[in-house]
Amino acid sequence: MSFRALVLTLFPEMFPGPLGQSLAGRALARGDWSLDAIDIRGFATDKHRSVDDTPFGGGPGMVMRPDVVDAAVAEALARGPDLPLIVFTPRGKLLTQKRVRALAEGPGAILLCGRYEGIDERVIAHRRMEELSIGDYVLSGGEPAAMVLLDAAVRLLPGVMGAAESGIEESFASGLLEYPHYTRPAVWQERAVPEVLAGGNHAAIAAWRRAEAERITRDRRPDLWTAYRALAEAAPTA
Ligand code: 6GU
Repeated sequence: MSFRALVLTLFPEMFPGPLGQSLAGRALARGDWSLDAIDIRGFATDKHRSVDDTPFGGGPGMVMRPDVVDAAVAEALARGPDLPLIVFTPRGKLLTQKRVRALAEGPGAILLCGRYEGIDERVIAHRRMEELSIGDYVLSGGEPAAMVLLDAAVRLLPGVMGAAESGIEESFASGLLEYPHYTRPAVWQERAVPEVLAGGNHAAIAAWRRAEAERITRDRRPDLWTAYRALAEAAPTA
């Protein structure tokens, strides 16, 4: 059974979008995963096919109706009863590589993309949705967040990454950001490639890369650096 993505959206034509290209697109064409975008508007019941309404209590924008969203969720659950149900919202828990890995090991996901000011709280509670955010900035809708999650998950599916790509020690897997990469020409714009990399001393190369990864992590991501240091303290390896 391959990984199954059911996306609930008001803009089904956004999919597969970028997920139809490159690594994820080739995996989709091979059948390593499937993607179905379900139009939430198809579950509207009135003659105007309305999916949203003004917020109780006043304020700007529109709120997605719980009855319409619930009907769309019911359809997705009928198609994939075993799939975890995720809603994208800027107030969700931050999506992490750990959560991505767990999802990639499972059967797939139902991904509900919010638009407007949000989704009526009751349907989120009623369906016990997992709320996820992809970072501390505001998108106009959850669709790019769903694409981010799927891109991150699909590359981890068995057979999707080539041997070369999967061999790469990854940022966030090791707890460190990546070391710098170089290719030919050896000198470009008067900048030479670090000498150690051309030397063929594999232990020296590994040590240099580790030191660079640590320096970059310390400078750019004090939060990751603190977590990495705490882990190294608990289980020293180097
Ligand atoms: Cl998941 N949705 C929206 N609308 N904005 C976001 C987000 C999600 N994650 C970060 N910003």
